[in-house]
Amino acid sequence: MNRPIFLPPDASRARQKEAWDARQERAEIIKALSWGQVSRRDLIKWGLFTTAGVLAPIRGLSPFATSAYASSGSGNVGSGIPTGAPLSPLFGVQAFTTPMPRVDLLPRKPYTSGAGVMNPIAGFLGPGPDPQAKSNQTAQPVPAVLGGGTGPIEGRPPGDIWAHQRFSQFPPQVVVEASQAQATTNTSYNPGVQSSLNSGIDPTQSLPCKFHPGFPTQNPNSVWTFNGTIPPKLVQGRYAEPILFRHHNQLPADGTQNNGFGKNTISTHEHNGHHGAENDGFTGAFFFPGQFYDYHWPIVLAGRDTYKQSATDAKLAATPNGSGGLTPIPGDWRETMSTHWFHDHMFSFTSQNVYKGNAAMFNIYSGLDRGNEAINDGVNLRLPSGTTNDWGNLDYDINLMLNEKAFDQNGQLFMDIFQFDGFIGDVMCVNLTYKPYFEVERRKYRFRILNASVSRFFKYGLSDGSPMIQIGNDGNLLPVPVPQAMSDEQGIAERYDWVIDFSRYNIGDKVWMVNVCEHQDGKKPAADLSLSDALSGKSADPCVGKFLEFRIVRNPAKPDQSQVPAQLIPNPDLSNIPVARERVFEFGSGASQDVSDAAAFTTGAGGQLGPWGVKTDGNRMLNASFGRISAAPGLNTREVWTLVNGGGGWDHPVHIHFEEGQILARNGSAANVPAWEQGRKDVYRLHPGGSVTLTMQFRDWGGMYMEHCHNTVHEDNAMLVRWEIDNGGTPFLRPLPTPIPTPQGVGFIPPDEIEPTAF
Ligand SMILES: [Cu+2]
Repeated sequence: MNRPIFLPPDASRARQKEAWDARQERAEIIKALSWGQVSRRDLIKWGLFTTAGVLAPIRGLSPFATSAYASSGSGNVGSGIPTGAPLSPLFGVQAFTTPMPRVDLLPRKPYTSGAGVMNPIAGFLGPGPDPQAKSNQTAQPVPAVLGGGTGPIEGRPPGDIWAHQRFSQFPPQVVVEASQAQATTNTSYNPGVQSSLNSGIDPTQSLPCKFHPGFPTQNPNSVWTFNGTIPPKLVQGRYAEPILFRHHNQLPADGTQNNGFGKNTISTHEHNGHHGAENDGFTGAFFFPGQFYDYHWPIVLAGRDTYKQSATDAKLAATPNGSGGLTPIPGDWRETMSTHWFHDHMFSFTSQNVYKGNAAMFNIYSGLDRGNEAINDGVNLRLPSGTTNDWGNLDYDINLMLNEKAFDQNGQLFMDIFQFDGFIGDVMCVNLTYKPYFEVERRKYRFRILNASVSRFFKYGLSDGSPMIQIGNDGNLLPVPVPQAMSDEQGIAERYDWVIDFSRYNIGDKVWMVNVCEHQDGKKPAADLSLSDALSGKSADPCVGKFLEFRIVRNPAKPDQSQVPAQLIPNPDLSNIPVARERVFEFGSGASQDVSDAAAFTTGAGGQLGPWGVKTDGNRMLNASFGRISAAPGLNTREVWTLVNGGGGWDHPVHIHFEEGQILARNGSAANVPAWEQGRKDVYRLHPGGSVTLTMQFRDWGGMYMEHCHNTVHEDNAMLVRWEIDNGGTPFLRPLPTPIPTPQGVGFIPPDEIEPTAF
């Protein structure tokens, strides 16, 4: 079925106008939702949406409704063709005409607990209060538009339950501070490498907030990123060096100042951090403009409390000591993680907020994956990185954030709504830059590729069909490297780490990264094209084809000392750990809502009516409520969870927070698990009709966590459950009370509901 969602570039003027007018109508719906003026319930009541979450098939709403101007446009002659979505304006910009900016390092400030007031970050924020275990409830005035009066300076829920677990055991050693802020010029860009390793970009020049130098500058409320700037940010951390991430909310207090989409309340999820739940960005623990939230990331190996190291284990469980050596750390070295990201998790508004810019990357370094390719100590895997610093060299270790955007006729960032199946854009970006080029040397590079889209999958390879070597999947290095000419369909929030060896090319050569995964809507990939078809330019999906140009510019100044060892990080041995419990989660549609959900108190959006939902252990298919507990595994247990796709032809990339899992079976068989999914993962793609069986443990920390579809439109439309780790007593209550944030302070209510099989 040929049902391209985007109009062809040569569509008639009349048809384009029709599509732009229709897009504007849809934008009014998103605006009303984001302003809290209407709920999805209202939209259904008014007949604009069906109960299945589909826009009514009338022109102006559904891009799939029949066009009045059916006869123009290539390949679409005939009646009954869809209105389509208009293509974003490109202002005459050609692909591969601007360098790809490397991600922008957030400053790390050494911090000694009790040493006094934190130092200000130059030119940015004044001195702030010291971090503390319990939420800082010092009062400050609340803007009238948020209800006035006074409220706490920190938005973290108060009291013991939301205090940082084991704060005195893991005192912060590094503070990283950022503000969620309106778009502005970047005057402090720090790629962490010299400009010759950043395609010649001069780091001292200011970078206006643009997705390409030829595109218009974004208005302050079109884009909300970390510090309001692009390129996207990177935090570097290492094991056993606890980071205090202070996130300020400096978004407009008036929620209608959002250029039509985005919510000014946020909750920051370090995906897939092994941290206490108070630092997990719980969807119902959001905070308000004018507040900050201190997230405590201790960065410990999973199993640090319970895993008994052998002598060999003790050698491999380590962190860089800063002077070429290693510091031993507790836990299981097989749990070592490398590539994370962090992003908003605001209830019902994650898709809008992440799309608007609330997404950044987090590289974690260890003795095994040190970010130094020269140190030869028998532990260091010596992956491509660099040699200058003891750890965390970025010279040849490149973060790539992939996502696609859409723009209005003025070139401002725009969020469309097609149906609650998902949203796809038409302007392919790498590190928030439209189809850039990147200069490389003739040597090996590591690429940490994040799919940070709302609903789009990517499947990519090099234009000459030559192999890339996959070394990581999600947070973890694989047991063994897997050479592939073409990636799997990388789902939303998945990270794939690759090594590409450019020494096989000549100076002056170019090779491109090519996306072959075609979408016709946000449901799932419509087709995986052949490389030649993707390169032919025939796809109606503008994001298919070349999206990143590698220019091979020189020989490396120093020899490439990096390796891709035959063995990376094996999986933990679980053979002696009993399975305490098995659970089944079915992800589907047609869910109901049977509690007066907690979110309705606070989001103003009237709660979360489907169409999506999750059925736990065969109970009922239910819409999300963060006041409901669906599962409560015991602390220090291991469980087996089976995730089932409830059908309907959607692909759901399901994310389970907290600990990494191992996939035991796809569709009931271990033989269906491909080599690149045989490490540990935190996102599990549920293909249409498919299931994934995985095992995970629940160690070291407690509190309330989540499990949800990471097609963030599905997530926002009720495909999310809360689960919590139950230690049977203090310091945690059983079950935990639900936080209800307001600008004047966070209150608590008992859980609305506990699924019968939860505990
Ligand atoms: Cu989904």
